Amino acid sequence: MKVLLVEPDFPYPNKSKHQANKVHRNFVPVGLLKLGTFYQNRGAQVKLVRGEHIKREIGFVPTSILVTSIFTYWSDCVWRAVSHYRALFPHAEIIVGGIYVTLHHRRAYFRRMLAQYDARCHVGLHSGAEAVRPDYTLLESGVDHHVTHAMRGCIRRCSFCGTWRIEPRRYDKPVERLVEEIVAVGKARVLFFDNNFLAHGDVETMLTELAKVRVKGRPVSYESQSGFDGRLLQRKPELAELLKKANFKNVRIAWDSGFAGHRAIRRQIDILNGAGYRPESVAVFMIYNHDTAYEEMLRKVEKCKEWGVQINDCRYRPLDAQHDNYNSRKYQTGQTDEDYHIHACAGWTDAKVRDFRRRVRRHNIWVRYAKARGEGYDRNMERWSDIHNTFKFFGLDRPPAYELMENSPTWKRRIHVMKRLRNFMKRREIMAISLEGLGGCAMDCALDETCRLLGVDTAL
Ligand code: B12
Ligand code: SF4
Repeated sequence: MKVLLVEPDFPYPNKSKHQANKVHRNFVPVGLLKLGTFYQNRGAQVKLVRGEHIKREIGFVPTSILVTSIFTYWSDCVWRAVSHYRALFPHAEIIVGGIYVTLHHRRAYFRRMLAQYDARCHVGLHSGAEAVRPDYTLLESGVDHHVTHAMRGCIRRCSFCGTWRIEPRRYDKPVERLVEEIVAVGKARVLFFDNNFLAHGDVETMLTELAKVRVKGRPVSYESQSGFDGRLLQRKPELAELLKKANFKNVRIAWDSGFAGHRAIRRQIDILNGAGYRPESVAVFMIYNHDTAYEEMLRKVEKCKEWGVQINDCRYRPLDAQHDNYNSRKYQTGQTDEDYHIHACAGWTDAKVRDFRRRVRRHNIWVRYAKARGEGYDRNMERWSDIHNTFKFFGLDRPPAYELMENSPTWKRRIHVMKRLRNFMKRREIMAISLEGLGGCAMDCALDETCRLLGVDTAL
């Protein structure tokens, strides 16, 4: 059996074409990696591709093609991949699966698409794949973290959320199995893709055991992508300390209710602060462009300012949305409901959506760069934020303090060259070079040499 695993060409943020096979931190196709292990264990030859490739690049004629999916509004990418591989391999069986497929498989248009491409669908989790570990060697570029789930499903039924439809059955991974898995995979960073991590039935034991895990003698750092359910923290405040002891980073809670919920959120933040998470390291997920009106959302932002915590703004997209063409650059011309979902029934407009995002962005910049110095937001900080993004582009951590860069001719020149090179590479979709681990002079040499080879003008 020859199995081709396909991750459609999803429009990940900040992705350039030449990075198509690179792994974006938040988008490891973990479902496919587990399916890869499952089929290899059954003796199949397996290859994973991202996007649409030609026959020569694939290297075999697959008997089965398994296409994954994520967000419903990225559905076009899925069907483009299916269409491409159907044309390439007319006799292969094609199966589509994953989140979008599970949410839309009953719809008439979806059934028509399946019939058009002579494909079938797999709904929900795959029990065989759930029993094995992801095979990261299937990815072309390495990935420094392990993606896993401690639990499935959710104890709640929030109206806007798809999780309880995608994973209707609650399941908790036994703690022993989770620990064994992390040790066996051997990566010192673990990302949980759980819906509601703290709802695990044996959460105290799990956190206590996670704290003890060592990989190559080093403690493991953990992160939960979906954030923590603050109501569970309120019920069991001791969980916050267990999270801290277990080395959970980038802690987030959600504030999806209206302004009236502010006392509860404050309490949850206090619990996290008490456990050692500084306010500026805590982020609050906020759904907007949904039932809470813009004006009320602004009051929520004001509260976050008072508490000094960051905000992760989550624009609402309905679960039946098949497209989302929101474009943050179209600030001047604006966009309409034809381009993306605007929740007009709660008074949202395109202008309000953009204004809310802008305010949250400024708020976060203020929390990250100015709050500790007792300063207010000012436009210069946008420049620091831009430099930060340039650093990320070249695989570097946080830049030095803004004043230091402003007062150093060496840093001024270096940042100038980095920006020129970044813009050049982005425009031409050239893969970024990594400057990770390079000190001042070595970094300047690498930048200058690359600019010379590419013919980038770096004159100040
Ligand atoms: C982790 C997560 C994220 C992460 C990473 C997402 C990722 N991997 O790409 C981050 C934080 C980036 C994220 C962001 C957002 N997310 Co999110 N996210 C999730 C979450 C919790 C898990 C997604 C995931 O990757 N799971 C891993 C899957 C793919 O692997 P798996 O489960 O092991 O796969 C199994 C099966 O699916 C199956 N399978 C998979 N593929 C295939 C293929 C075949 C052929 C077969 C047979 C089987 C099969 O087998 C596997 C093994 O059992 C889901 C909720 C959920 N429970 O799904 C929401 C979810 C996908 N997110 C959602 C939303 C709304 C968002 C945001 C829009 C929030 C916001 N407003 O900001 C943003 C979008 C960002 C963007 N760029 O557009 C919604 C999607 C709604 C929609 N309309 O599509 C979901 C469903 C949650 C919800 N609230 O409803 N998210
Ligand atoms: S608690 Fe979170 S994961 Fe659970 S249903 Fe509500 S929004 Fe979805």
